[in-house]
Amino acid sequence: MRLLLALMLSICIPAFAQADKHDTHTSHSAAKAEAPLSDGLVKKVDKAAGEVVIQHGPLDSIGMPPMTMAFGVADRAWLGKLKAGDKIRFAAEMKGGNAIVSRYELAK
Ligand SMILES: [Cu+2]
Repeated sequence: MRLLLALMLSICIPAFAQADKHDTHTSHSAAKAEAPLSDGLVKKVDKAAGEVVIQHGPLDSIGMPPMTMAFGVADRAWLGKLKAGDKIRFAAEMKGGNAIVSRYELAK
């Protein structure tokens, strides 16, 4: 199994890198320049309000100490993916006076 996985990875990664370079080079570079990811725990998802309540650690990017608060999201589709209890790593930014999640990934 381990050998098979290594084989699959060696095939998939170059293909992915190639596609990435062609299709999303500009946005990918921009994302890299964003704030580092901070730890967060999803407490509640409010699809109607377009918000997700996150218990978060310090957010240096927007000068915030640890707290639990509501964030908007850069992509509303994320509200359908996140659920209470999810541990995430995310970047926050201020947009129109509101703090939003600009990107995130599920934490292990
Ligand atoms: Cu906060």
